[in-house]
Amino acid sequence: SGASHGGGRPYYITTAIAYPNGAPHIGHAYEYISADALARFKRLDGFDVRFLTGTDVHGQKMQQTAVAEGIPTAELAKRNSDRFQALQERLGSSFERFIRTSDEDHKRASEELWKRMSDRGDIYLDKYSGWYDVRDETFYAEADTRIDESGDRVAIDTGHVLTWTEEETYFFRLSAYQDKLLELYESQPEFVGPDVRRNEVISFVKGGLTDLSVSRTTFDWGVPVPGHPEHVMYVWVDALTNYLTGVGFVDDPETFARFWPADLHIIGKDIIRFHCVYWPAFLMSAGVELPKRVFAHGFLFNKGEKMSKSVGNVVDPENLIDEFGLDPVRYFFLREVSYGQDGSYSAEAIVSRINADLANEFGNLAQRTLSMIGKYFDGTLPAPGDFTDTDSALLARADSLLGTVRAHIDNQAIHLALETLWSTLAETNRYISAQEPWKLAKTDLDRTGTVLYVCAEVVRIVALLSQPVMPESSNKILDLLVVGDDRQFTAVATRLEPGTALPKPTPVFPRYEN
Ligand code: ME8
Repeated sequence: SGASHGGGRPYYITTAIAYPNGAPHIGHAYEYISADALARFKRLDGFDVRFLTGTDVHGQKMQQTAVAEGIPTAELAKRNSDRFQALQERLGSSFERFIRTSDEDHKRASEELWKRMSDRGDIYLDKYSGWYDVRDETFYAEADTRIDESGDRVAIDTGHVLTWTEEETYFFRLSAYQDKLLELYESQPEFVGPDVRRNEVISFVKGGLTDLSVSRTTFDWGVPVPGHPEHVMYVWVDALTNYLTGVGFVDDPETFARFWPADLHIIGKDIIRFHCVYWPAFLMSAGVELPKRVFAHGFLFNKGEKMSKSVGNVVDPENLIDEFGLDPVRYFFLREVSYGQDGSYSAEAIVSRINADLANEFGNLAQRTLSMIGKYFDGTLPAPGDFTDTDSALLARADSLLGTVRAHIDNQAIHLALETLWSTLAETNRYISAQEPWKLAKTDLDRTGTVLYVCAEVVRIVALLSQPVMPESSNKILDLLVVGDDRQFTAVATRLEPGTALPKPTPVFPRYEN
């Protein structure tokens, strides 16, 4: 089968680390499922993958939530981080580490990054006063605020109530990095994806950068600033550092050398500025290599509406899995939403994908093929005779799927990878309808065997390539075809062994009936 594509090379992929000040929602689940599919794809394609995810436990908002709940902040952070971790496990996420920014090694990593930025001369003490949004931990210029109906000063863009805050804080010399950042976006255009996001980032940076306030003295729930423990680091400084901690920045130089720089940071579109402006500037200052790519997925909406507690349309991802099953939910989100754009979900849309794509297109093809092999060949995989041009064209199309899917995945176009697989399934369903093996069986059993062999091959290849999205179901199909344990993508280039005794088939993708 030849050397695998990845050849054992390292591949480091991360998700954003969620704020655990509430329960995880569908947006979090979506990010985890998509990053997990990408991680699994790379593993099956022969890469040595590190997949990091976790929670971002610091910041004033966490401390306030804990006060409101009457529990210690550390307890809130642990309780809710456990819920995020449990969701990841329920989603089948294949992470190597679930980091919490309260982890001891993370404190050391954050201190190290801070010291390096400080040694570079990029950190200085000054006074800050301004309108502060506790929830987003952001200061606003007066021009970006207004007085609302109840007389509160609010941010124009979010409507969040602001408080006037004056404090002595450390600043990071972000303004010194404007040219270097623009050079980065120019020389490494793949640094920000999708492409439309890069233009937003470039125009933001071209608009001018002001220095960034990177410490707080008004609360203490954070990583203390080295040598100045009355300050805690601004939550984004320590949060972004998690990507370094996760591969041994201070504790494990060998692992760090192997996996850093990260190949891919997966994030949502609302935190692009932090990842594509602040993060590379911090790293440049600290003399650490930059990640290769940051990809921002879109936002999910419930039937086109923003999810919010007041609207009452916040769906617990666990309930969706209970109702529809894990693999169908994973498939739905990755197929339905163009990765990188916003998307919408509803029970009707999920049911329609389950019945049309999974039960009909994939499930029926597998079930018809396998049950005819059972009926006409006693459950023994028939040896194909000479292939017609139609047979050969379909097999060639199936063989080419790996290359096509790989190219889509390298652009994070997960939906296009799935579209490619499903259009080959559709073609194969047209093939089986046109060939009518159930009629052929009465007159030409050899030809029947060839047609079923071709169908079984397509099912095998699509099942191999669907593993990243539907690990359990794809492997059930591969079990029914008695495919060996090596289910890496190199196996695409092999063929099913005629004469293999197949088990009695059971449907893998049942229709959803209410
Ligand atoms: O931003 N649809 O945490 P977070 C899709 N702690 N994605 C969504 C979404 C939605 N409706 N809502 C949120 C934070 N997300 C920081 C990250 S990283 C060093 C620190 C995504 O819990 C969001 O875009 O608010 C982000 O990528 C992730 O969920 C966590 O969001």
